[in-house]
Amino acid sequence: MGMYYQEEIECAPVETIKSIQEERFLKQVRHVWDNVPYYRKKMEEKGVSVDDIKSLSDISKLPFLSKADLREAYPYGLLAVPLSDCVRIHSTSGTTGKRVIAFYTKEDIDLWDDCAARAIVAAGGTKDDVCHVAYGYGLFTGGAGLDGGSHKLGCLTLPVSSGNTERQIMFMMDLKATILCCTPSYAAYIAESLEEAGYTPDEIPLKAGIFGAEAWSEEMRRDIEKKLGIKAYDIYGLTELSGPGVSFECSEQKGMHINEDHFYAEIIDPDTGKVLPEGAEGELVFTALDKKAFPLLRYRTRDICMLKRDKCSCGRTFIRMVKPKGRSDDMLIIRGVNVFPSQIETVLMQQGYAPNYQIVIDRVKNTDTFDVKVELSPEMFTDSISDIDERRRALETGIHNILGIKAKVSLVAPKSIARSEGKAVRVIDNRKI
Ligand code: DLL
Repeated sequence: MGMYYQEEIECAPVETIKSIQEERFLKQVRHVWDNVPYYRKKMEEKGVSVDDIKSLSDISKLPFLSKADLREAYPYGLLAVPLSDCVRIHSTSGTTGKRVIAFYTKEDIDLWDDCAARAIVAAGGTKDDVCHVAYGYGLFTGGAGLDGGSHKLGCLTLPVSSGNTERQIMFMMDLKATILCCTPSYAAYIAESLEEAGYTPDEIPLKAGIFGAEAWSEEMRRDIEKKLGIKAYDIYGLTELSGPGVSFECSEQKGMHINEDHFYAEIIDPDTGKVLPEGAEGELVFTALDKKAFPLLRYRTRDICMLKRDKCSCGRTFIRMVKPKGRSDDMLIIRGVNVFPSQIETVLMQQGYAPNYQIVIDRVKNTDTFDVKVELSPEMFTDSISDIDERRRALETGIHNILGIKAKVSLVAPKSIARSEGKAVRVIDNRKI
């Protein structure tokens, strides 16, 4: 009974991992060159041929792919195998423009399931667990991804999908779910609902949670852990690369191990495209090393983060990525200052609030207005007006300290901000520029 799903690779010497990457990379570039005219043309435009790529260090010669390419090539332009070899399609939850879609062969799904199974085992899961999957099922990859990992590991899978929180709780309690998989914002909502239904953390059968698909703060993690009486693990992924399980957290909770046998990571300067040294903060770029149907090379995720290779006491040798602060396209520029919603969340949680908030931005007379609505807890709601005003000012100071700009905070009644069953929508940007 190991703590790893595939120990041999998860704990392989770095040189072994590097040589696997090298071999798969060269094969993959050839596969793409031969089968994806769209990318081949991009290579030719950059003056690179497949024969110029002799080792992994030549990767920087290759062109990047971005969401714009995926939209342009929609629907089949980046497909590298006959459609009849594909068994599944997933799509991003994007709301603007054409949705991005990704294709999978049977083999692609099989490798993806391995990645998700590694994440479940890293969270302490075994075949004896009851794995409650409350990520959405459907075009979104969350439900299918964790479901696949759970099956492969042999857990009893509860495919509840998202929504209908009362039913979630009934099944969780009756069927003694031990691992909860959903977005962190839905986990917070489920925790709140369990609390309201009168359950204490030690009555809740869960022992672990596997939460991802959106940025969440360390403070939010501690809060969910306390309320559910569990250890909460982060998981990362994106539709374009398969879905959840591109990287996953181990019990050290010090960043997510990237499944390096399948994904090669680079950090680049988002403005110049230059590759940055390990440890520098920048945009995360991934190359899928062995996916067959939709093999993206140098895909720009827009996620801002950092890589580190230092030794992890869990025994895994896969490089780790720190929690992404958010996508560069979630980043707000308010009065010229970069603001990530997760920074505001940190202030709220430090001052004892639940992560129920909304940021509203507008532009009045050429100046950005910056309003933050924060929900009071029922206990705080009974405070006197002067106490509430003091709370409001403390939040404004906290936000000013962390961002260097002033926000106007308003405290609103408990339950007045809509809860999320999937990825939370924290920002309303009314600026028309
Ligand atoms: O969110 C896949 C997924 C499902 C991951 C379930 C984890 C769990 P997309 O809808 O394509 O796929 O969105 C991908 O979500 O580029 C990040 O910006 C963000 N994201 C995903 N996981 C995390 C995380 C799924 N753990 C986009 N922390 C990515 C921060 C995350 N951001």
